[in-house]
Amino acid sequence: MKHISILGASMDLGQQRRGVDMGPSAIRYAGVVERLQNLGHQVTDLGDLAPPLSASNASESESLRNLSQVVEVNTRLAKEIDDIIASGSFPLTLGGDHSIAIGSVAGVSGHYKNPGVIWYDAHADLNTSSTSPSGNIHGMPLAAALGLGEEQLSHIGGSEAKLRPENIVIFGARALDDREKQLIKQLGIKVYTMHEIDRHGMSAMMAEAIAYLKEKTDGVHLSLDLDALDPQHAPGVGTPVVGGLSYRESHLAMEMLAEAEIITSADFVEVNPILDEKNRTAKAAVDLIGSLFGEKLC
Ligand code: 5AB
Ligand code: MN
Ligand code: MN
Ligand code: MN
Repeated sequence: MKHISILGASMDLGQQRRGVDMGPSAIRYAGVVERLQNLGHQVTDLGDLAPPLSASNASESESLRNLSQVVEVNTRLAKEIDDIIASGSFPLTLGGDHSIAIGSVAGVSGHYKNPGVIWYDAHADLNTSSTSPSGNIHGMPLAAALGLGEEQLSHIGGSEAKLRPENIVIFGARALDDREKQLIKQLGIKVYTMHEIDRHGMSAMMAEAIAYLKEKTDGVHLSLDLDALDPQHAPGVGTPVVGGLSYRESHLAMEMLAEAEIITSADFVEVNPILDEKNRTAKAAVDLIGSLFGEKLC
């Protein structure tokens, strides 16, 4: 039995499609609290972090859209996550666009000597203002956690880097920008692309990823972007990419993580109910959360 604290980060200013700020509501509506309680966990729903004021675009740069709002929300989020862990609870953050992982990783990192992360995503989110093709901050959170790019982002929760490159595993990647690929090679970040997963299977690749992280980290944050899944299974996301992970593969991944008992905090992000079909993507998120927290099929 775990004590789990759910926190909604209703943010949509890290990208340009409105509606992903309603992700936390959609995931609650799909029954996340009940699901976890039925598994025997003690759940506290802390509600949503107060949302940012709406974008005041004109004054802000196109290479870092809505920077001040993203910084403000993530600064508060980092503090909340820090407090949740200090109280002995497992922080489960519901997004919101992926820019909120800047705050969640920052809030987690101070609690471990060697924090690790599994970045379950079609993308690497390793852009900075100087490499980003879009200026959307949801494409930058992993770079910020490494201490790269705009300091207002990377210094949230302290000026030090929050993650070491060797403690990062990217899983499900299939849409990397050229500069992200360069950075991955340069820093030696471990990436399981769809190619490796197709070739060797989820079971072998996740087992390898778990062994890799288990050896060197003392806490692992799971940052799960629903666009890691194929749009067939998770249509309600802002940046869908065909050729993704299946619903079953993703379940297996979560079941293996539950069995390995390595995950110490998590976010489920990028659920956009406006782009969704009958809340399917939020339901998929809740199903995966169930598996991550120990649900068995039989
Ligand atoms: B997501 C892209 N690399 O930087 C960029 O959904 C897409 O959090 C980023 O993974 C996708 O704009 C960000 C082209
Ligand atoms: Mn993504
Ligand atoms: Mn992402
Ligand atoms: Mn996305």
